Amino acid sequence: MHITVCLTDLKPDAWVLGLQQEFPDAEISVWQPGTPPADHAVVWAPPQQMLDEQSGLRGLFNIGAGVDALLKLKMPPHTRIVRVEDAGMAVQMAEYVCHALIRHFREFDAYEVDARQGRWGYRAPRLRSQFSVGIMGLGVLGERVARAVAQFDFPVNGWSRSPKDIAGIRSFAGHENLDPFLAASRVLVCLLPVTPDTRGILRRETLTKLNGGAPGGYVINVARGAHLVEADLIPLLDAGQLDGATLDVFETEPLPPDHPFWRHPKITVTPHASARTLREESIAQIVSKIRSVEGGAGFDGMAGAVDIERGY
Ligand code: NDP
Ligand code: OXD
Repeated sequence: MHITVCLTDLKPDAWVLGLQQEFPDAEISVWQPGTPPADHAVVWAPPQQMLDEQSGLRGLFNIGAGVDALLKLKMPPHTRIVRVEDAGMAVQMAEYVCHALIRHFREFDAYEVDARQGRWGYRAPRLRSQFSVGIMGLGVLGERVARAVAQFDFPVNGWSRSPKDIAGIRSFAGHENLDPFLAASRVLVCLLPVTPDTRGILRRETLTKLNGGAPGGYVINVARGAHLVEADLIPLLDAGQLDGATLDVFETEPLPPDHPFWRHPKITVTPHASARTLREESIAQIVSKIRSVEGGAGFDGMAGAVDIERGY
């Protein structure tokens, strides 16, 4: 068996070593133009040239949860894409979203300013019943985030394509229920995949429906920059319609130094760091899937197997 590793902008050595330890008899290569045909590839944002040259790949194992970069490419006809599911990312996402939410709800930024000035001052407690949280995408990551937020007694709504039955979470499903979901939610968390249906879903028209149309909404985007129409955000913040935003992902990454999001007082920026791929967990998951394929199981029904038509 030959597995080739192609991790654009990431160092491949530890991945190659980890795979080689699990498959001592296999050839594990770092892909470069002209690499001989492989059976499987472990990838992150590979170039089209790699797929063109490796047209006999059976499995393309993406080391991230999102496959939008792969789906922009022309795939070899018989190659199946499998993404990493969770592998330690869900708990990170839950930490990140709970941190952003609670920091906003409890006004910790304002306390921080007070503390720097030696000021001892209380703020009126806010009612968590008035801070309903809407999670867009109740998949592997969204469900974990929804459960974590619910632990803090915030009302939680979830929006997905198919209805869900998750204790303590109010489920809204399908495009026809997007408006009621937005109206019932004050803090909006995006954990959708980017697909033709979800690109640009965070835009003026939708964001002004938060919180029943009243001011005070808050946006946490941890999915992809393409979900947010960036030009719509600052006017809504400056007009007081939205109270703030925490953004981990951007249309252009790294976020350009002169981008207004860096310096806007109501926007918190992190560098696509909300849930990092954990190498050991991810290698263990990919290895077990490759073993199952090599053992004769197909890709159908495999956790993380991507449905190209659906787009995630
Ligand atoms: P999943 O595929 O497990 O979940 C996707 C969810 O989105 C599902 O609940 C799905 O509905 C829902 N969904 C998809 N399309 C629509 C639609 N048109 N309308 C309503 N709901 C829709 O993905 P993950 O939870 O694993 O990951 C989500 C995304 O998070 C990734 O695609 C990636 O972009 C991003 N991500 C970001 C990271 C970061 O560091 N910032 C790290 C990891 C991931 P249904 O359940 O009905 O299918
Ligand atoms: C992912 C990511 O999709 O890190 O896993 O963004």
